[in-house]
Amino acid sequence: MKNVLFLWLVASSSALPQPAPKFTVQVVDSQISIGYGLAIGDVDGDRKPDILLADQKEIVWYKNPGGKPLVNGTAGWKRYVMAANLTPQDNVCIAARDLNGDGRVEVAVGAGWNPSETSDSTKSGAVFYLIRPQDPTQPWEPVRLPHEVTTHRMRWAKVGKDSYQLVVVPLHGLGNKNGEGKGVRIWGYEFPKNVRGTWKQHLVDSTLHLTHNFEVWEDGNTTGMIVASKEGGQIFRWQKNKWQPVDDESASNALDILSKGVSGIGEIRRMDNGQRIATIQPMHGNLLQIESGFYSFREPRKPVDEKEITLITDIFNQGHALVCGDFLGLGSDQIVAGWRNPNAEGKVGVRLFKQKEPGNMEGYPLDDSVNMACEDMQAADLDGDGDLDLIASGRSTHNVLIYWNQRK
Ligand SMILES: [Ca+2]
Ligand SMILES: [Ca+2]
Ligand SMILES: [Ca+2]
Repeated sequence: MKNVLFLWLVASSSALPQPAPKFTVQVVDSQISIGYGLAIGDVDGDRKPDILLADQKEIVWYKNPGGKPLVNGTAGWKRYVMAANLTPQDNVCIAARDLNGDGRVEVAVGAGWNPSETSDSTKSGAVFYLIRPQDPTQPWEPVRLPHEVTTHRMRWAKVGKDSYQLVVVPLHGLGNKNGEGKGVRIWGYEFPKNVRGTWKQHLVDSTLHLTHNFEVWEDGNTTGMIVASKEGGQIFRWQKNKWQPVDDESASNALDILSKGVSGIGEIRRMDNGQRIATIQPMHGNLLQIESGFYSFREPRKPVDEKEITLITDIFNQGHALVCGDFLGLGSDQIVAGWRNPNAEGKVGVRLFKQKEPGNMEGYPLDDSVNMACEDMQAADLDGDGDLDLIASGRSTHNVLIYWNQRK
């Protein structure tokens, strides 16, 4: 009894009074098809971040209207089609980042989504760079790059002072059945001076399976990435002009340690500048976990026996979206995670999780009144008021929503 009381006192005295998270929802689009992938960046160069979406058949962007965020209705965020029907199959991912410093994003997309076809690369996977037209509200010109089967996720990585790569992570290796067989070939495509010319390719890895998602980060002069796979989390570092694996047991599979009998990581994100990682496990799984460890290349990593794993919740059905950030201004990161299929309570949605809240395993609903069968999610300060807002795309709910952070 004494112990319990002591813990309670410590918890309450260290936790200053904090208002509950408050977000208001704006519907940007309620008529999308699937909403596979989101990216945020300034498309038109007005210094206001816009929303880019890889929808089932179209690649679109929504122009940030600025001004006071609207809470009701879809007014304001005008939709423009960048490309349509790039392949006979669905689009699946998008990456947007300003690479040449003109304040406007460069855009690449993945298509040919056909996860059951792992042998014939003419029927599975596609990678395109989209050349910006004079007027970005007009169609962009697709340039096809070489690809592996089952193209699935992509991000731009800065690997040198003026040097960038498009990193593309497919879901399966060539000829895979049930995630078994050859490893997935992950490539970095060097952004060239002439985008219609050859893009030099750097092999990142070819050993992992079911590589469902990844995150890239830059830490001083070093660039790293962490890939979520059947084998767990694998870190790579760009060093001496090539990608090299970083041995880090603390990034490996948390579930083995919890002895849940399942393995693999579906979603993975760094928290608190790499002091922890958050994961959704297994792939399309129900569990949200935090794992301690040091993923900064600046500091020595902790020994693996100091690894700590915290189960945050198990309420998801097909957990599919994960972002970390200090939404509430607490000085450390919170987690926002979303799932896309109805859970035991019949709910889909997104939840915000603050750490050290043993009484609140289910997190804070950002708005229970709006349905969000969450397929992808991004965080960005869309209205420039200094707090991070959230942008989510819904699969069966066919919507793009902004959750405006009302902290400021
Ligand atoms: Ca803009
Ligand atoms: Ca640019
Ligand atoms: Ca904001």
